[in-house]
Amino acid sequence: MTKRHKIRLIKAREILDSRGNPTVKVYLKSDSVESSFSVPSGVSEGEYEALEIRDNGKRYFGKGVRRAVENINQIIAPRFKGENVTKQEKIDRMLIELDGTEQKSNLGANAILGVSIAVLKAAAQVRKLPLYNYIAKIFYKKQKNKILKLPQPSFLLIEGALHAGNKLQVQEFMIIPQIKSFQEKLRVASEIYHTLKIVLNGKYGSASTNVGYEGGFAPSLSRTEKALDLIMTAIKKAGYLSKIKIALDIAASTFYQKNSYKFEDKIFTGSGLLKYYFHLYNNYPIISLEDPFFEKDWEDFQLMTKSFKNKITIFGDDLLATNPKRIEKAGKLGACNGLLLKPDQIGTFSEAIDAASKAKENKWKIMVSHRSGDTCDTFISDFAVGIGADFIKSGAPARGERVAKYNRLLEIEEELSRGC
Ligand code: 2PG
Ligand code: MG
Repeated sequence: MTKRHKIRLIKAREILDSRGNPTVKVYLKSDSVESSFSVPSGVSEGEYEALEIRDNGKRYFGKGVRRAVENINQIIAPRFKGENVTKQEKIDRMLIELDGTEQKSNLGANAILGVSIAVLKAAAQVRKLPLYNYIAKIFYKKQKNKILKLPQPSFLLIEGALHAGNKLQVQEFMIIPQIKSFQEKLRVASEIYHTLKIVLNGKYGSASTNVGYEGGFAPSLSRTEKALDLIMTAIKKAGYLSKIKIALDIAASTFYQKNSYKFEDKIFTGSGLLKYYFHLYNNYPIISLEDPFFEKDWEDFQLMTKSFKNKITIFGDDLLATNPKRIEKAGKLGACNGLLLKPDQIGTFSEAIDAASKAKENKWKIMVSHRSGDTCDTFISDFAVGIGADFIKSGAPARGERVAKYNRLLEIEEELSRGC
């Protein structure tokens, strides 16, 4: 091993994420390169996700991450000094073993992921490859056909549920432009976003264009179809009616109660809710629904996947928690046909690409995702390209931490078109 591959220093620090909550940033130095990674964090977290460690003390109302930072600086850093950054699998295995728990509750998934991705970024530099290319090299060792392609972006327009202060129960209303280049998709999404602002302003006044956690508008509405109608109005007004598809993150775990779903003042059974989803599908150009049921409701997920017969993608987020074991189970049961992939839900790079491989074995679609508490880090853009993901969601085409990812994809598109 040449000396420049060796880890010389790992150091973590507590920083703030886009919601103003503490999160972990990891800095890494080898003899020749430096890297860093800031860990994202969600508010609608599933029960099966790897666990981020918080201090639970007085500071930051219990949300401080000093313990996770100490775990990196005092336990992980000395142990990993001298390790080769290009041995990603070995490093991730060592991190998993050092933690020793199923959900990474010992060192914390926030500590572990921070180190895992900082190592990955350093190795890409050592190899003198763009990050997406280095990721593809690792990923396609396991997969046969290497494809370097831009994911289809799913842009957020309206937010509800835990992400906003309104009464909408669906968490995310997104649009997916059906246009060739990424650059044009971004332009069209931005034009529709700004047109929607005008539509909302005109109907409900300027307070209706305040935004939620991920930059989507958070108007004071309560009905899903009202929000969809407003989006359709904006799409039409902007002149893109034939070019836009809709994606929703239902995040149904938030309105599940006692074997039923309390949704828009009615109590639904699982099959009742399924009928409602068919109604939406028949009336709007919907191509994907994420978490349409509670994360333990395997039966209704199965029924829905069977009933929709691949007409749309049913993404499992809380259901799968980016966990290869849960993906395998869902594949066997036919419980969904898409993986929502959040590397922080599982905690290491190697496990995240294992999740992606399992999804591809199931012949599912993959959507790489940000978190509601995010930073300006752009790792997920490179990651989505590197694993050939079908989609990416990074919030609205507005707010710094959201557009950072889209702007990185602009760069990657240009590099790929030059054949880099
Ligand atoms: C989701 C995510 C991202 P959170 O549910 O898909 O939009 O939200 O990060 O709050 O879990
Ligand atoms: Mg979700």
